[in-house]
Amino acid sequence: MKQAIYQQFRDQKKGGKKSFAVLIDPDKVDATSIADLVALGVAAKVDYFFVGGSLVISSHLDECIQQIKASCTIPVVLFPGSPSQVCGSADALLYLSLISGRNPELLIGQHVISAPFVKQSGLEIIPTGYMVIDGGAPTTVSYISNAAPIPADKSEIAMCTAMAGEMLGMKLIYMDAGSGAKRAISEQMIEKVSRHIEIPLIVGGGITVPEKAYLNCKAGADIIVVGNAIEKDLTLIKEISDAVHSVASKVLG
Ligand code: 1GP
Repeated sequence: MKQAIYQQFRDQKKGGKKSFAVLIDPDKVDATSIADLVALGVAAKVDYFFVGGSLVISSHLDECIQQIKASCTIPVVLFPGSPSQVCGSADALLYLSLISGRNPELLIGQHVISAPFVKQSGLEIIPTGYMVIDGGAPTTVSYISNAAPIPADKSEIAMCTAMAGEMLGMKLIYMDAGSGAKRAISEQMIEKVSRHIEIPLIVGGGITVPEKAYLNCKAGADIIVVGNAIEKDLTLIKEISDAVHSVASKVLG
């Protein structure tokens, strides 16, 4: 099984380096805006492009990925809301299991149905414990997943969920307040989770300013994901990238 991107996640974490991923929602871009995002992403030393969304309506996912791949070497990682977003032209797939919810379809059901297709895609598969945290208002992911998010002030629940995910064999934990969340995840919760797991921790949802990305990294996030705020203001790519890369965490042995 391929491991290049995951190895990169591990190496970055081991070396105390924080990473920044720009989330591209295929529904919200066209060829011109992808070209702009890629140019700014390269200039700002963005580490990854995540592509996908809880609900993708348009059918140009493959085109969108191919355009990114043709114009830069930044890895493209699928962040799919459903098996229909599995696309072999990307570099890796976050193979999400919604461990914060109790909807069996998103824990294992859809995986079973799509397993042969996912395997045939040739993608690097990264088993990811996906945790939705209450972001202050219903988001697309909280509605579509039909599962209650973890309350924002219940850090212990988040911690135990992440620990269980790691012990079940997940290679990553992704804590998400949901796209466009009113309230991003608290540093207190990130710190609690990160102190109790060894696998890389991705944090996203509702991050709109570089300071928040910086504080999230300081609290233990290894990869910061931003989508919405960048769609509104492209200058944030460089500001958030610089903020994330300025954080040096404790180097693990
Ligand atoms: C959503 O974590 C991502 O799943 C990013 O959220 O669009 O709010 O930045 P935003």
